[in-house]
Amino acid sequence: MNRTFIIVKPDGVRRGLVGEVLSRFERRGIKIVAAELRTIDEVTAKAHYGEHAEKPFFVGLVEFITSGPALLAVLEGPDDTWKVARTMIGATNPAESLPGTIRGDLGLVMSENIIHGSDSAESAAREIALFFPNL
Ligand code: 3AN
Repeated sequence: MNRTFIIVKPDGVRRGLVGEVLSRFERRGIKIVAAELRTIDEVTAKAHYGEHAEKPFFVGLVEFITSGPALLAVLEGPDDTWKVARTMIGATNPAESLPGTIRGDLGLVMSENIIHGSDSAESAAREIALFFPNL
């Protein structure tokens, strides 16, 4: 079994989409092995999005992800669960995400794209350690 990490971002929580998003993974056969509703602090947000530190949207991204409670979860499934989750999440820009994906069914704008999912096995390990150090 193999784990990945997701965040239902503050827009998803505000819109009441936590149940919808988690149930999609559960219905697919992916297990939730840890979950917590938490307002992410600025230091953790900057560490999480460190690869985007030089991008023009970085400040807004950190402001947004810390703007209210987010649902953090560790998911477990078969090999490359991170990839299965990314396929279910859809393209970064919801306007281009295919119908049937989380972003393609529930989102419209890049700045509020509902969910984060780890983009590799290495990212999953790093992000799980960052958000759930005791797991
Ligand atoms: P993904 O979340 O699909 O892995 P990344 O890692 O490229 O996408 O970007 C992280 C987050 O940064 C995205 N979820 C999105 O909220 C935001 N983002 C990415 N590119 C842009 C952009 N060009 N303008 C505004 N926000 C962006």
